Amino acid sequence: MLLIGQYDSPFVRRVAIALRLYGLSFEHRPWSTFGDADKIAPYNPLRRVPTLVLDDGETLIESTAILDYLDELAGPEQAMIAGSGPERRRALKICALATGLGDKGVSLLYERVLRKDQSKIWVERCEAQIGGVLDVLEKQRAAITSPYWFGDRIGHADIAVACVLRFTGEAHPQLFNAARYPALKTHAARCDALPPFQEIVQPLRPPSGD
Ligand SMILES: N[C@@H](CCC(=O)N[C@@H](CS)C(=O)NCC(=O)O)C(=O)O
Repeated sequence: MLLIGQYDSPFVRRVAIALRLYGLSFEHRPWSTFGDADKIAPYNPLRRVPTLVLDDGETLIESTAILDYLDELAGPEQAMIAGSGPERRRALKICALATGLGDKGVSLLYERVLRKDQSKIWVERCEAQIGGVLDVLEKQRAAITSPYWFGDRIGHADIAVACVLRFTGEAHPQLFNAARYPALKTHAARCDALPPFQEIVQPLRPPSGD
């Protein structure tokens, strides 16, 4: 398997960490969505990452769809999400909130670095969406006493939240005031201390508007 994308992307990172935690071997192509768009295009016409190329040439896109496939490979005992029912729905919702927050953070970053004149309406909307999700996630995490969101074992929801928090803190430090989000801060620190999180990491390298 070939994983395309840089680890400063929270989406690529959540996939790479899941691959590592599942013990699945993969090759990494740290191609940049802007600088290496022509290399990515033959695998993914959207020129987006993560893109996962399987050994038979099949290509998977979208982190959630990629994780769905990895869960299948790992099998129901190892899968880092419940197979069905309310716990699966709750986990998927946390993942969706976290990745939606990541989407808004990426949009806001592109707005800042790629446009000369930022749209005030768009910036304010993204900031409100990011703040709203952080508040909801903080409240939910603060109400949970187990080490991870759904018990003693790490799951996709934990990974998504931790990866997106790291990205948000780097891309928009003014929006992630750790004092306002103590439960999320503790959550991220717990995940970031694990070996796969320490190994699979890259400081943010935003695209340049030149
Ligand atoms: N929903 C996608 C989001 C992926 C995404 O936004 N990736 C960014 C990098 S962080 C990207 O490819 N940006 C280039 C673009 O969207 O054109 C997923 O979960 O995989």
